Amino acid sequence: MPRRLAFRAGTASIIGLPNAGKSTLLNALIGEKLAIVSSKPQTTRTALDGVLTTPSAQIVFVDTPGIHKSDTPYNQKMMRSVRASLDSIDVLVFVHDAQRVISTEVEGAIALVKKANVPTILVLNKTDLVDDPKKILGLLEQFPKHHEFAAYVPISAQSGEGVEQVRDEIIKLLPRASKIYPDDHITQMPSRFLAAEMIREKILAETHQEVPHAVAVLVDTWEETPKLTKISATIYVERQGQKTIVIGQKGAMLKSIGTAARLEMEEFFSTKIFLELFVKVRPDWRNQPEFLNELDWRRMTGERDE
Ligand SMILES: Nc1nc2c(ncn2[C@@H]2O[C@H](COP(=O)(O)OP(=O)(O)OP(=O)(O)O)[C@@H](O)[C@H]2O)c(=O)[nH]1
Ligand SMILES: [Mg+2]
Repeated sequence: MPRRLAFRAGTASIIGLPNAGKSTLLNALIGEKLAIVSSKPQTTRTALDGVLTTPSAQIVFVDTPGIHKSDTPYNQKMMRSVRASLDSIDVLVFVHDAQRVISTEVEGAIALVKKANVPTILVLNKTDLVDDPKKILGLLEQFPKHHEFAAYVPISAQSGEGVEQVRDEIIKLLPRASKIYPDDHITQMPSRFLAAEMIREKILAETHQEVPHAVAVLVDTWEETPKLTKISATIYVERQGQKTIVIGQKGAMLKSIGTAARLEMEEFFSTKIFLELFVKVRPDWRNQPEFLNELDWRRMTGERDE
């Protein structure tokens, strides 16, 4: 008689340099688009959670901001959230972009892995963008010289190739434990934060240079009626010129951001949405601790209170 496998449960943080594909991997692992994704670095600004429950295990993933030098209060806050995500975890997933060499930045990030002192899986992502398999192998062979990882997995988070293997390697490293959350629980993040992030993602996709970094979004009101949910949100920028860009000619840009965000919200929240967007200039918001706290989903009390 085969012995029934004991259930495993625990936490796995996903870390790496900006733009490595951490959030894309989180979404692929969960099978749900929880974290926003963009080609601009520092898309993820705070640690966020996503839970996967399988018949044999429950993994609480923590997606984190990219590891970078922190020179401003906002960047320091982001890096604090990366460091906090290394505490009391069972497994680390270190994501590296397969197109990139092991630079001093990567070595700095590996130093954080060493400090965390937990089994770490090296994920070589974006292999679909590398034409020669020998290059992938060559890069994989470099990593053990820097750190002894628990597993080395080449993947494409975008196509899904190799993602199941990452999941299985994580499960192997989890302790025997019972479920932390009910089966249908996928995240602690409040709906209003998820909605604000969906809006921010559409702005990141449409804007360039300094604008993506200068944008913050807060949901102001959230009103559920039997037929639809009314959401109003404010897009904060730092300068008048950025406001002009976000609004666009005759409001065209804001309209397309609003439409794209609304369609995604309707699908995610399975309801009709009426979305109203405002754009405000708030100079220097990145240096205002109180405002940064307002943006933090952990500080958002409840989902629907005003
Ligand atoms: N071709 C390809 N692109 C990918 C893959 N994974 C992620 N990307 C793209 O890489 C960019 C960055 O992806 P993200 O998931 O936002 O990266 P991240 O590591 O979370 O970035 P930050 O939150 O800014 O640290 C996006 O344009 C993704 O679509 C992959 O496997 N293949
Ligand atoms: Mg991210």
